Amino acid sequence: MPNSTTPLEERKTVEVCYAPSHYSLYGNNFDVVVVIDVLRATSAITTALHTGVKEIIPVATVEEAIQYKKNGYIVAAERDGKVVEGFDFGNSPYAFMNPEMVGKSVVLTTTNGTKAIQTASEKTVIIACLNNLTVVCEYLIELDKNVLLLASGWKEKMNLEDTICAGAIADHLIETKKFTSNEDSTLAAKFIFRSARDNMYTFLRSSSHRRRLMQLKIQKDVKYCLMVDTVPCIPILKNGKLVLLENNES
Ligand code: 3SL
Repeated sequence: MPNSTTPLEERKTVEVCYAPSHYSLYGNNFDVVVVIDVLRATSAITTALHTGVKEIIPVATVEEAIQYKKNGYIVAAERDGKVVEGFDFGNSPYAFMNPEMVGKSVVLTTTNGTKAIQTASEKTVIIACLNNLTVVCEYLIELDKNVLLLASGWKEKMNLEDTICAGAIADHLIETKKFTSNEDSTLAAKFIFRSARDNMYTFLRSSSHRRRLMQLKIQKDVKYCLMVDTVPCIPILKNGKLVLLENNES
């Protein structure tokens, strides 16, 4: 087990990828992919499982979601920040604090987050957001494997909120001196996180997605998603379903 003086060449790698379409550029050398969509998919997924939803079945397309709905599943569907017509739930974390969902499987499709999950589904995938930041960092340090932090972005463009979260995780891991990084994307994410960390809400004031969500009048969701360490659990993808990672599981 490496210690605090792990030589550089023995350290594990942590890198930040800004969007699913960049994923293949980062090669195949990662053991675990951490999918991040702070506003709002991964915050909603983490909240759902913490609140008692049995599992989240992420699907990339609305068509798949419709099929599940026809088969009697509870289905949440979001596109462009709005609940898709014909569905009862979108992507608000508050929608998943619902006693009727406790113990049930819930299907979810979102604009970017579920697409990112699907992109990495061949690997071990865990879910991160600001709400579960520290438990994710602790888990990754303990795991001691090569990590790719995959931001969901917005329609294949980089966004600030996912970059801040990825930068926070990368910064934390690299500070342990058990991890190292080579990519400028990781360095930039770290610097953006350090500039933002004292007041993320203000830092993100004019970010594209926050503006988008403000137009939809869901500032309450933004405030919720920017809270750090409020939902201490880790969703993991198993057989295409997101479930809670059990204690001591690796
Ligand atoms: O893109 C996504 O996956 C969503 O999180 C976007 S939104 O926050 O619901 O607008």
